[in-house]
Amino acid sequence: MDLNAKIYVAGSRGLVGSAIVRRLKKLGYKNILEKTSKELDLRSQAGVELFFCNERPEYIFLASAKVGGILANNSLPAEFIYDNLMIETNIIHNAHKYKVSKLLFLGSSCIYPKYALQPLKEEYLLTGELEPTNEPYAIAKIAGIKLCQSYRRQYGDNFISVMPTNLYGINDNFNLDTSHVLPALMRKFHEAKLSGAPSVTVWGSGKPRREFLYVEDLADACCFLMQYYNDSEIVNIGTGIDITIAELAAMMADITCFTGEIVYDRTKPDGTPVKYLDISKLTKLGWYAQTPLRAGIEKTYQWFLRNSANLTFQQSHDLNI
Ligand code: GFB
Repeated sequence: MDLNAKIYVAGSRGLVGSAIVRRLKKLGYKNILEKTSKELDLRSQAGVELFFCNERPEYIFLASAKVGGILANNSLPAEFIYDNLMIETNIIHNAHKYKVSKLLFLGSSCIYPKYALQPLKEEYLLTGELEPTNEPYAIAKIAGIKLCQSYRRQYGDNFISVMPTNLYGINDNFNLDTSHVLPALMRKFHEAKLSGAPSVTVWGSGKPRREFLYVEDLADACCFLMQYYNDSEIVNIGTGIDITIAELAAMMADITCFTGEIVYDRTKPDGTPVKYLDISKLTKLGWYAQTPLRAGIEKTYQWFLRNSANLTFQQSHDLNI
């Protein structure tokens, strides 16, 4: 990518999109195009077509999505499948129509079968049933992968798809109803410490295992792959290391200096028992995550402390479009 190339980051207000914008600026890119969801609703076919006709971006990071944790996915299945299908279909089709040089589509590790062998290899896609709590979202993301592969096969478009593991970092969503586990626990432990609450409730059994990648590392991986990867097959992005939710909760209690009790609410779903990625394809290309989990959480917590006063803990579900 030329430093003056016109780069559109879809979803630039969200956790991933904002990290990609920061990374691109650090790398010296000058011509970065961003649109808020108020300026451009990516679910609107006419709106997206007009945007492409006027702006003619050369590169696209498709980081816009309707995202959320296990409860949001389980409660809003229609929104998760509809919004994500509309966003990706509109952007990918117009990227073809307006001859975008390259597009990077962000999927998710939840596209893999619930009981697939671990670590999850890219070839396990579509080899088994999905996790019910986020199947609509996963189907939409799988459709996005197939869109990219089909436009490459039929028209020769250079559209690539990357599959990040669970992400966290600055500018995350801290709404306790819609967020992912790491920001949710950070807020719960922080507020319990401040209020002197005797305990913090963690959803599920604490037994599920998850892999967590610091979003600044993800952004670096996306810029790396946009530069060097030009193949139709999906690429996992992760650390290759997972921990139990209980271990995460204990680490979060330590970092936030919460000394009370951790209790488990088994009425909440555990979701996929284990979900961590085989990252050998990416490491063979020469990329490795740089931020250990504890260091990443501490950096995020420092950001949270500086910003929690004015964080908009969105009541409506997070729509990074
Ligand atoms: O991060 P999370 O919401 O989503 O939940 P998934 C991970 C695990 O943490 C689940 C447990 O077993 C939750 O029950 N957990 C414990 C909590 N306490 C909490 C809490 O306070 N809040 C939340 N949110 N979880 C997501 C998919 O699955 O993975 C998304 O739903 C996406 O679509 C994402 O694919 C990468 O990791 O289970």
